[in-house]
Amino acid sequence: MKTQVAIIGAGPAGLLLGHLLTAEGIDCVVIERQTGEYVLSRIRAGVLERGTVGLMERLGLDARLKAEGLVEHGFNLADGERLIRIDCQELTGKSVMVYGQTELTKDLMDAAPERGLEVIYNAEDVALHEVSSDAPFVTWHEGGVERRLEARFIVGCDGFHGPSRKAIPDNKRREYERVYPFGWLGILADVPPCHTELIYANHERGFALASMRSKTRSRYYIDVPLGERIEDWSDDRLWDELAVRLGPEAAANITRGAALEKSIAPLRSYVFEPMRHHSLLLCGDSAHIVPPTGAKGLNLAASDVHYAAEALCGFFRKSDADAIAAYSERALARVWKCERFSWSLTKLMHRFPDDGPFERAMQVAELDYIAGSRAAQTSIAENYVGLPL
Ligand code: FAS
Ligand code: PHB
Repeated sequence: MKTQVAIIGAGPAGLLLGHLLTAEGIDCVVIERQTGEYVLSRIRAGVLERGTVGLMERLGLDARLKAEGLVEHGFNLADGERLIRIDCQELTGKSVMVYGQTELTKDLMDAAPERGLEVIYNAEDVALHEVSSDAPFVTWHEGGVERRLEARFIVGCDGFHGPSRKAIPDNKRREYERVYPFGWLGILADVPPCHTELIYANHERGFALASMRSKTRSRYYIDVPLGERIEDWSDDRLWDELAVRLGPEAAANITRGAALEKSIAPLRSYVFEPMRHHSLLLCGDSAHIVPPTGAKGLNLAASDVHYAAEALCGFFRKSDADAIAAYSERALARVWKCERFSWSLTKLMHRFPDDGPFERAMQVAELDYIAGSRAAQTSIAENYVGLPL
């Protein structure tokens, strides 16, 4: 097989890029290791920046998002005593959209056949070849048969554990990482949310987040020490802990229900540079991870894809090799700003085991400053709604 762009991974990054290139008449094929059902079974992000919604609008794939998504004009920081509301709409003129990553991925997957975007599922042993040449190719096994796809570029959208990043030679790579001493235990349940907006809480017992997927489906998180076992957390124990950490006002509005999904996700900040090596570009979690506190994971994947699509269109349309050469720097500039925001919100809203009274006093003072400062609230709001692309 031959194509212009081989995309590895059919998560939000791979499918968004596939659609953007196909819409521009650039030939591409997406190669995914899992089944489509499996990809959709993963419960991940839930908050979409304006820029991510804008990409779906550009593709004409925003109908369900607009019909079922919830527009959130603001969100709240709780410090045990009060709710500090960050009025994003008033402070920045922009809002975010609550719409599950699962739903967004489903919209992209469902639209692929009719749009002529080829997605190959169940691809085993995917391997990248000749990425340092102008004629790279990908091989994989399908039903025991070896397949080969030749392309001008390969784009690694295969997440943190995929093969693409590993194809970049050791002497070309730089890595930055911070692993946090806690994970997020999340529960998804068909119960109405306890508040119309998200609440991030910093309680003496730890962090909590009240989020939602719709007016009848809620998503909650608490932080738990690394190594915590999901079996130790019955639904009731989790609801009890949420009621304490989210504070009396929210607790009074919590409707309990059986978990549809319950899982623990580790927290890390990670950046890989460069995001391009000759004919291999990286997008999304294959190049960077953010702690979910800033709701940036999915949205950063979307902004990478935006830059990658522009670069690839420039190359194939106008033979503009500079556009490709500029991709890594352009994408990383936004990645680092989002890493900073996600790290700073994680530091503000979580209790770190090594924190002493001074660190705690700093959290209290910062939350107090935010509560009383329009400038501080505006800074948080403009990062939360999404920095310009
Ligand atoms: P993805 O990981 O979504 O997709 C990569 C795709 O590549 C997958 O379909 C995978 O099967 C495929 N792949 C992997 N190896 C392959 C191979 N060898 N061959 C072919 N295909 C291969 N963000 C938030 O904002 N809020 C959250 O609450 C949140 N929760 C998260 C929970 C977890 C457990 C994780 C891991 C992430 C979470 N995130 C969250 C971040 C998340 O939203 C990611 O940023 C987002 O999924 C990134 O999208 P992709 O880059 O497309 O990677
Ligand atoms: C979610 O709804 O899953 C969610 C929302 C906001 C975050 C992280 C996760 O910061």
